[in-house]
Amino acid sequence: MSYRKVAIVPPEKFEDLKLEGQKHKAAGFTAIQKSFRHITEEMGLLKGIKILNKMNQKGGFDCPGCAWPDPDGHRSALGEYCENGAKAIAEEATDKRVTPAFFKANSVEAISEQTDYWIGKQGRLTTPMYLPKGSSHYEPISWEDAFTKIGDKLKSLDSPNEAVFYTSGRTSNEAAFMYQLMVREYGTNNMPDCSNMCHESSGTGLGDTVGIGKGSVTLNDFYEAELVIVMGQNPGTNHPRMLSALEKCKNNGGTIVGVNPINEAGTSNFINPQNPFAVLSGGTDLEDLFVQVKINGDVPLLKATMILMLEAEEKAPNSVFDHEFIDKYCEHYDALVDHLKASDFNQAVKESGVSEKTVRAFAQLVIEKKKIIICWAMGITQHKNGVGNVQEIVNLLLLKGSIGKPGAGTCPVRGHSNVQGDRTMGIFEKPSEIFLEALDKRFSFNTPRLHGYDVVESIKAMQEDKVKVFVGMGGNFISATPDSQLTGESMQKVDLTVQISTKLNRSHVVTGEAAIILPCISRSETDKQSSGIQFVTVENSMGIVHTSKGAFEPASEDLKSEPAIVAGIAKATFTNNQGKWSAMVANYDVIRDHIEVTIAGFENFNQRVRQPAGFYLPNGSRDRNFSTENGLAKFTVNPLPNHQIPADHFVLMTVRTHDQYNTTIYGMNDRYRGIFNERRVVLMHKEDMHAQGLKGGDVVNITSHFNGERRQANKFKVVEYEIAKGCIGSYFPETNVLVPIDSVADKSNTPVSKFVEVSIKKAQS
Ligand SMILES: Nc1nc2c(c(=O)[nH]1)N[C@H]1C(S)=C(S)[C@@H](COP(=O)(O)OP(=O)(O)OC[C@H]3O[C@@H](n4cnc5c(=O)[nH]c(N)nc54)[C@H](O)[C@@H]3O)O[C@H]1N2
Ligand SMILES: Nc1nc2c(c(=O)[nH]1)N[C@H]1C(S)=C(S)[C@@H](COP(=O)(O)OP(=O)(O)OC[C@H]3O[C@@H](n4cnc5c(=O)[nH]c(N)nc54)[C@H](O)[C@@H]3O)O[C@H]1N2
Ligand SMILES: [Mo]
Repeated sequence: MSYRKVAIVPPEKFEDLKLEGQKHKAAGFTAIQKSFRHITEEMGLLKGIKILNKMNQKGGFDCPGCAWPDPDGHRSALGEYCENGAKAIAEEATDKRVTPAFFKANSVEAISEQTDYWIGKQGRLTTPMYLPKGSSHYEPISWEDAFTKIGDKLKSLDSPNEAVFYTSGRTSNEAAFMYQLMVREYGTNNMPDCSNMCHESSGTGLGDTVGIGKGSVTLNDFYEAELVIVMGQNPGTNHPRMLSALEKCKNNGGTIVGVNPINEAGTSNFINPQNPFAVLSGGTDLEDLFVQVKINGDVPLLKATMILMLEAEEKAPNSVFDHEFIDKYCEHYDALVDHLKASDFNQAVKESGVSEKTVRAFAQLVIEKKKIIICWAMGITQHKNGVGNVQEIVNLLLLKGSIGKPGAGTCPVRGHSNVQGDRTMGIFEKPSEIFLEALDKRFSFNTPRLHGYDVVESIKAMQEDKVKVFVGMGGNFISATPDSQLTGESMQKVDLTVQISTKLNRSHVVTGEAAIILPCISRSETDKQSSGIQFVTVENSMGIVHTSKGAFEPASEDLKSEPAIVAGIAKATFTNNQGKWSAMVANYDVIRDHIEVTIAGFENFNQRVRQPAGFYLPNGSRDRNFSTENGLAKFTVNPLPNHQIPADHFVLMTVRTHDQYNTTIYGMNDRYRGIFNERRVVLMHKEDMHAQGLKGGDVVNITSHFNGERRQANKFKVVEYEIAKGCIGSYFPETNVLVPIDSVADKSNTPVSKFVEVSIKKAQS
């Protein structure tokens, strides 16, 4: 078989690196300035201001950036957006267009040789395109012909399990519900999603211990918390509006601790750009303590902390642990205590990479405070023991009775703006029996019971020639997944790949034999159907469901909404009951009525979601109503990770810069880290550089090592950085080629993107 010659990984070429040193303040005036620059470049200032005014306001549209919630009550007149939300919207509402003429002028091979930055900057997709088998260029296709091609192909497969349906987390609840319905009516649960690579370890770890895979806190809890621990998260860049909540916590007397291999600017100091006084005065020093763990030093840190807590509790019973809570709501307390007693404090401290003094200072805070929130993101979940990390966090909070009371709780900070909602809607390869039964009853068919492929399993199935059709509802599967070269080659084995997208990305050029692009309208755009203008709904990181209504002209007349696209594919695939799909598209209230009947917590959905700020979904752990089999929250015993890394190897974490949204590269700078105009960098501690004979600016090649296999990424510039020793950092997606497909988290199967064993070699220049 001969595949199209395309570049699967971005080109190994340099821009022009400039360094300004690590920053210790986030946001402020520069943030406002930068957001306006992105807006003006993409769409002009006037349109930009109009758009920002609608974002995250009641009755407006939901920011397509992160999933951080909006305040329940008052919303700032300056707009509830942040610099990076402004960039997200600039990227989506850009005036630039990818037209048929663009595809005529550029072969898929030529596009693939560009950087992800260049590809994204070409603008919005405007019309359906078709890449026939053997062809080098996309050509325009009508919607009808595109749907027919997809339907015919789906109908021709030997088994529905030969098709895979991916979802990224921007998809609305309505589109997600229809999509999963179509996929299950077709007959498969092959529904991998971005969550598999993201917070799956949180869902698994929380589900097993407190009975629900979602966080327990609300925004108000932040204002009351005595201690907020931000672990493995970079909120200044990835959830900037969270800094306002931390600031409020701080102003109310709360204490904030960062746990991270690098001291990220956002957690150390925050200049609230919406508060002119703060901009002038230099802002709020948020962080009271910074705990510089080694990469994956979190379980050891938490264990050492719990050993100290236990010691203090034994000295002064009932002063540290909340026994009333533990006795009434928890089980396996004794097992945890026995384990802590048998654990070696010194070994735990050593493996955390933190000095004993700092571990003790951290433990002292936890011992003293009664209302504790722990927030976390990818630094916790994307590890072999990602689920164990989450469960250690739960252990600590349960000991303190810090779940299900005001000012305390679990806070996995979600990524994509509707990733949590998509899962609630049934985007999951392992759906529950209750949900499937509800679908069967409502729609009178038999949903498949066999569990489907997640992301990693999908890639392996493609590699083994088991997949004939791949459909992507948003996202950029090629650049977001691990082991880029292998993933790309596996995707090329698929007969037909279909991408439902707003913007051009690498997944449109690294395709199956034949490929189709179906362009859709975005969040900020008006969605007009036969019954009138529609709104959609989303669920944020704290379980609030609310509306999102676009207000701007779609980027092209030839776009369809995601629900309309799903209905188009469904009608071309199924012969019976076509009316069901048309009715849902005509009026999204009909979709919401189906959701109300099939998913718990959506009673009177259409009515309640029209309340200005939406409504909270039920959350047992918030009310100490733990929905585990026996109703009790569980303490768990999690071993220390066992790392054996040769002395001359490093542990690499692959992180985001300040100028990207996952695989969408907004710009070439990582402002808070002081790195400008270059993405191919590797952050290293000066002693490690010295030991390797490296100096700043040297060019190195990186080799990853896993089970005797090697993977290679070349040409990165060394940047001296205050990162924990033995650890290095570089950017996603350029380094995804180094992440081995078999390096996954136990239980959640999440690719281990934050712990890649590598060696570094100076390149011949
Ligand atoms: N502007 C913007 N916003 C975004 C995104 C974006 O790309 N751009 N992406 C969205 C998505 S999908 C997600 S999931 C979130 C991601 O939000 P984050 O999880 O904040 O994103 P990462 O850049 O992966 O950063 C991980 C952080 O964990 C730290 N870390 C790495 N390894 C470890 C470890 O072993 N222990 C500890 N304690 N810390 C560690 C890193 O230094 C870094 O600060 O953001 C969402 N919001
Ligand atoms: N090495 C490494 N790999 C990682 C990570 C990491 O930290 N390190 N993080 C992982 C995480 S947390 C995540 S969530 C995944 C992200 O994986 P994905 O969600 O697959 O990737 P994105 O880059 O967010 O997808 C961007 C594309 O989505 C499309 N899009 C944007 N908005 C819309 C919309 O409204 N509708 C539709 N239909 N399409 C739209 C655009 O075409 C855009 O190019 O990556 C994972 N991969
Ligand atoms: Mo994510």
